[in-house]
Amino acid sequence: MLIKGKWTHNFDPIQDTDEDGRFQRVNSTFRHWITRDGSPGPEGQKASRAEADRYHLYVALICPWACRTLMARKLKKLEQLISVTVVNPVLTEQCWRFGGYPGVDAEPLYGFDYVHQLYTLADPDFSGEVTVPVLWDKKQRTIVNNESADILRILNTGFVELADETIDLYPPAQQAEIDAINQRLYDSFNNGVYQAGFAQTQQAYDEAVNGVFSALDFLERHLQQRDYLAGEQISEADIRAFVTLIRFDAAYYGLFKTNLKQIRDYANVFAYMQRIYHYPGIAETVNFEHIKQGYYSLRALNPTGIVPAGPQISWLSA
Ligand SMILES: N[C@@H](CCC(=O)N[C@@H](CS)C(=O)NCC(=O)O)C(=O)O
Repeated sequence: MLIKGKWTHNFDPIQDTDEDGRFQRVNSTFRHWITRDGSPGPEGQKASRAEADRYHLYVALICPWACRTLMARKLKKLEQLISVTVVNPVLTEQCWRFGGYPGVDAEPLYGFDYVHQLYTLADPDFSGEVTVPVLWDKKQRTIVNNESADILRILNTGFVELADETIDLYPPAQQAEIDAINQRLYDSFNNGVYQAGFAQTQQAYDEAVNGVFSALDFLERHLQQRDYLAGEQISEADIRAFVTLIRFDAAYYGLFKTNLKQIRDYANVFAYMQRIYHYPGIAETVNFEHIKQGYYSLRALNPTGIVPAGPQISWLSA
């Protein structure tokens, strides 16, 4: 992590733990907004103006939080407006790095080797974890926001006249329902799989696994007669659920020991995951090679670095 702008502690996937050995995810630090005219964000956040070719996304295809933002960029048809750099999926001692892996990009703006250099360009005294996604402002040379939940909202409404407005990822009529589903799934499922994987005590692991499978039971019931989690259209609730579901059998089941069942054991959830995967544009945001290489490169959990052969993912072409 960075301490006062210097890379000081080698990368450790366990960002923090509480006294009972539970994994704690640290809060994101850059929380500015983008709005049509640069007026403040929905909660008064300082904002910059939506402009074509001004903003850039840095993502890892292994990372569910980063892939949320890639999905929103696709669904809102923002590809021509917001450029993207995909980092190397293999975590290094200095955390995320650019290039050096087949098909991944060099850092295009400043020739940087590591994502932490973006953080210190934005704030030379930055202290904290270096995470993706990063939404970067090329004009101001700074990080607008590094919290995926915020970036989803920014991409949904910030670029009104420039984006495709046929899909509203957070429509007013569904907001309460979306918020409730997000809340139901964040601790127990999206972050719950990490809490199982990085638990430092049996009790912390047991609690987390219990939460993960109760969330899947909830989804199985909830999806019995619905195509999407809230309302009749794809929304941010689907994005947030999908990024965890699609990694489940490939990474969490094995590496994070969330192995009571696989997604294919839940008929409704499995059909739903396929539905979202086949939604136009979404498959392009999923890369199983990166997901497996990235997660299984976490030496804290997998000292040999051996990447397993399975699972079979022939269902993807179904
Ligand atoms: N709250 C952040 C979490 C992002 C996050 O934790 N990303 C992970 C990758 S999956 C990361 O970059 N970890 C690096 C680290 O912990 O040092 C968000 O949702 O955007």
